[in-house]
Amino acid sequence: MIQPSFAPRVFSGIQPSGELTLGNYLGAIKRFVDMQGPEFETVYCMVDLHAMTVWQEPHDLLKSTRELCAGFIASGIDPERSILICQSHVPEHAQLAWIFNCVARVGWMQRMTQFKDKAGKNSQRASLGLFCYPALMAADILIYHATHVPVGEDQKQHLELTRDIAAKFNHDYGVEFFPITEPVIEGLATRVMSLRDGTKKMSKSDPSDMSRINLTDNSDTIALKIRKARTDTQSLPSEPDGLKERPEAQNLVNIYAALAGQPIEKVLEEIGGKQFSEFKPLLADLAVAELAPISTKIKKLTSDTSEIDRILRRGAERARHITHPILERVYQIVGMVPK
Ligand code: AQP
Repeated sequence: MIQPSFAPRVFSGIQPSGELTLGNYLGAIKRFVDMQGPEFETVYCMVDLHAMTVWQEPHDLLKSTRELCAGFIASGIDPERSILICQSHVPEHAQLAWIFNCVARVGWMQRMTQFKDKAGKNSQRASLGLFCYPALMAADILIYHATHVPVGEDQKQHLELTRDIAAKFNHDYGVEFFPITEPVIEGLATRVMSLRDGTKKMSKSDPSDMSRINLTDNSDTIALKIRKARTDTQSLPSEPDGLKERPEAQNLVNIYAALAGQPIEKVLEEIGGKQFSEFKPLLADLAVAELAPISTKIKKLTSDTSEIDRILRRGAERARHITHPILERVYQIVGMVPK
């Protein structure tokens, strides 16, 4: 089916399920900032409804959502150029998710690796929300007719499902209503790994704070976490092939390259042959130079929660100009009585 042309629009979101990490920053937020500009309309979201698919203390959820908004702005998202929203402020996300729960198939959800990872062995006790999370994610994207979604590598499968849901809806109802969204998985750090285990993704919810760098960490904490990061005993190689089977070394070099904005080959020309004891201080300096100003700005912004709430209210108003007509059209397509 030939797709009609949709206006280029970017949507992406982050869960307020803890403090923002270097993984979120390099894998997602830096891309969000880069995509602001004349080429795209950009919508960025604090996905609080997703966060509660696993238990969140209400007080912590509230605090994390405002902190996340501050993190977005401190990292360079401009609330005038982008539409910055809280998912629960725009009810059409959840309303479209219900329609998609009726389009998506149980078997599709059962194949999602993130559900298997997060639900663990006792999946019968996981929330129903965690199981059908990808249908809400598809709704988040498609309620804006978003054409491009910048994400880290871990979200690839969910984006494929979003495309499947859009295609099935279009096919079942004989329309060309939803775009087939393009994932944008780019950059040198699409999968930043834990500082304690190079085979595990760096995550907000990892029980060990030493496994990640938080955007609110101060310079000393960043330097300490890098100093303590797990490594192997060999020196750094001069060629990318020398990083094979060395997940911790690969991860630290990837982080360095992403922060420096340089290809791995170039970085290895510079650091090849060094011991980790020499390389880690260089990495720490680079991380502090990029992250310390962000951390300072986050602290300043979170001291005025009423300003954050005002930005989010304004974002929701702007968003609903897009989402309300799209939902109305969906209801019409599926056969709901017009109001
Ligand atoms: N380690 C990572 N490397 C690269 N990208 C990452 N992202 C997350 N971790 C990394 C990207 O950040 C965006 C927002 O992700 P999220 O917070 O909504 O959900 P997540 O992927 O489940 O992130 P966490 O930190 O692991 O959260 P918890 O611990 O709550 O599950 C996405 O684009 C993601 O790819």
